[in-house]
Amino acid sequence: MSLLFLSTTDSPDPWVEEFRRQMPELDLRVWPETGDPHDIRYALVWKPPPGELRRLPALEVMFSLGAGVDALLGDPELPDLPLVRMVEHGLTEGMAEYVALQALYWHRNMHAYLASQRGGVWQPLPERLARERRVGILGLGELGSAAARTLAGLGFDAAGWSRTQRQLPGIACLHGRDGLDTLLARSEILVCLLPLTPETRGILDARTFSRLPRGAVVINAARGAHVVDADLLEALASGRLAGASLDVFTREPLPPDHPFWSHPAIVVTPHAAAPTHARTATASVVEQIRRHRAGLPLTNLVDRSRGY
Ligand code: NDP
Ligand code: OXD
Repeated sequence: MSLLFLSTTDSPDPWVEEFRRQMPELDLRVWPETGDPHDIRYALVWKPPPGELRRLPALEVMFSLGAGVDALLGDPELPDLPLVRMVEHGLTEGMAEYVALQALYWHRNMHAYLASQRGGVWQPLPERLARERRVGILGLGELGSAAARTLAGLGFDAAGWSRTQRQLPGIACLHGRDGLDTLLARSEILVCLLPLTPETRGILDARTFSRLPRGAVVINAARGAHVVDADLLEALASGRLAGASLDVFTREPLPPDHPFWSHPAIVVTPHAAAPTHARTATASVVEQIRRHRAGLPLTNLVDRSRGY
């Protein structure tokens, strides 16, 4: 039984070490040293060259190294096999930390204080408590619900939005188109944790920004293509938005001449909100392989008709 590790961006070293430790009986191959492709039953992949997985005739299950599968699903040659997306607690905790960090940063005027410090200006600003600040989260899945719980735990008045109705204790849960407008109207801080699908592409656009309270802040840790860049710049210029924290971009790395780099109201992080952690993620893949070998159903399967 062989698993092929195929990432065009990640070093295989920590993964090789973890699979050896956690599943010593697994025959682990590291792309491009695939060996006999007929041996490969499982593939753990991130940004594989298009069509590459088609070359594995005995492949049974594809595992995504990341939670988002938009790039994989964009490969017209992706085999029609079960695709498991990454759900592991290291990634989930990392995202909750990132969202808490950015929400507190804007909530507690850190952006303004850092600017004051650069100018040597002593300027306390009016401060509110988290429970007086309304935060809205687009997407209440694995990551959105963890972020919502963390924000609520800090005291924020948190609400979330999903495709189908969700129920989370202490979080106002909205769904559907009407739910979106209700959520936007109350979100002084808007967090995007949606998957990128045809329905969600460009959702952070002028229409969305116009429905937020004036002076709201946007945090996007989902995918760059959720944002219409020109609309974001316009909303910042007009004062409709006061700031944005962006972790993901339509083109990554963000091109050196992109206006986001030097914009005074934008915080840029390099797609670092929630990396997949080799130790915890290997445990999650090992568990799935054991389930599969035992004839049990896989979990966290991507539903291709939904696109996530
Ligand atoms: P999930 O699939 O667990 O959750 C997706 C959520 O979005 C669900 O609540 C779903 O609704 C909702 N949703 C999907 N489509 C719509 C729609 N059309 N309208 C309203 N709600 C919708 O995904 P995760 O939480 O695990 O991950 C979310 C995204 O985060 C990933 O797809 C990826 O792009 C991004 N990500 C970014 C990382 C980073 O480092 N920046 C790291 C990891 C992930 P419902 O509950 O009804 O299904
Ligand atoms: C992911 C990502 O989807 O890193 O896991 O963006």
